[in-house]
Amino acid sequence: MPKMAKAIDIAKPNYKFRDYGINLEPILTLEFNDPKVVYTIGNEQPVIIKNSGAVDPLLKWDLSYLEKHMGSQTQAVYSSSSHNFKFYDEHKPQQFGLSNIPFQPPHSCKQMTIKEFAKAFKGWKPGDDRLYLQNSLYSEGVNAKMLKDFQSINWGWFVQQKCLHGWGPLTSNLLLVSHPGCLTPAHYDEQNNIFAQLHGYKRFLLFPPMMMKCLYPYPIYHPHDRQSQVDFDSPDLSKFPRFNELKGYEAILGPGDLLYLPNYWWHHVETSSEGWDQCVSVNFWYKASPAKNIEFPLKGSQKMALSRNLEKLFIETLKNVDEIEEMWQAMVLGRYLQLGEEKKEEQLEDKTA
Ligand SMILES: O=C(O)CCC(=O)C(=O)O
Ligand SMILES: [Fe+2]
Repeated sequence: MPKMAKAIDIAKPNYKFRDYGINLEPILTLEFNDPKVVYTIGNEQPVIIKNSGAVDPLLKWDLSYLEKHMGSQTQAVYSSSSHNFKFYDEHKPQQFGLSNIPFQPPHSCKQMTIKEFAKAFKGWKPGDDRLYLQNSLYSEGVNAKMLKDFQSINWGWFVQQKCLHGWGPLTSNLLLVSHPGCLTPAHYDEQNNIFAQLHGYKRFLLFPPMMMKCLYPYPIYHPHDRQSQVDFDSPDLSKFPRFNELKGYEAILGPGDLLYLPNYWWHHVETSSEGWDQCVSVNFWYKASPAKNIEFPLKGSQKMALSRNLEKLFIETLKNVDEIEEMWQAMVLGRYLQLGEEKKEEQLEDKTA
């Protein structure tokens, strides 16, 4: 008797993600030719773009293909004993002239050739440290075949977005290769991003810039600058009470999908823990457009930039981060922020009035 092909259950999604009990709505999803795509990007709202075909020449970029066609240059590979890969930059405090900030990196960064990475990645078993390759693509690091793949994507569409929305230059393309379940915790970037999913599934939890108030970013001089201090797996609500009010959007990306991720939007990115043994993505980071005609009220992204600039001014002028708290408090408490007791009394009066 001929062997029957195993039926694929198409009703069952080929992915699985963690549930944090956060208030989430599905993100807007549009077909490539829908005129609303350009309009939505122009309004700095995130959107999934389906069936674009724009990155089809890259869909064959799985780990075996990368191993065959990338050179012997080393790549940045993060290695973590947990599923969590919270970005850090150990040199950040020095950039502000600060040297004594105690910091323990949560995971390490190694330099590996693609062959070394593929061997370690494929030999991974539960209990081993997880690996996450995150390296900028550059033409000398790939062979002629991979370069041709990259040149064959629909650059016309990318250039069109850049011109229509007045973005600055394309700064880099990060190649990302992750194990099932890997997590890039909530953070924002200071660039526009067209994120292309190539192999496997990823889920983005997205939050508008001013959700900063529920996500409590680290101070800007800290190695974890731009990252949320809240651990979504076990949020410390006594320290971060407004995390409970967090509201956002969910975007699940599969092979060939594009996500437009605006400048300063928060994102928490998880690789599916089931269905795929590897996940490959490439992003397209574009410098934000220089502000021309500023309109009021300011947009969330502009308020975030303002808040970063104020922080910077305080740190660089005081030259001592221990003085910042007293200064902030003196400026706002009882002036722009009601004192705790006054607030309670007012709320009581409101209720009894
Ligand atoms: O895919 C990931 O894990 C993180 C991607 C990301 O944060 C980005 O492209 O800005
Ligand atoms: Fe990011």
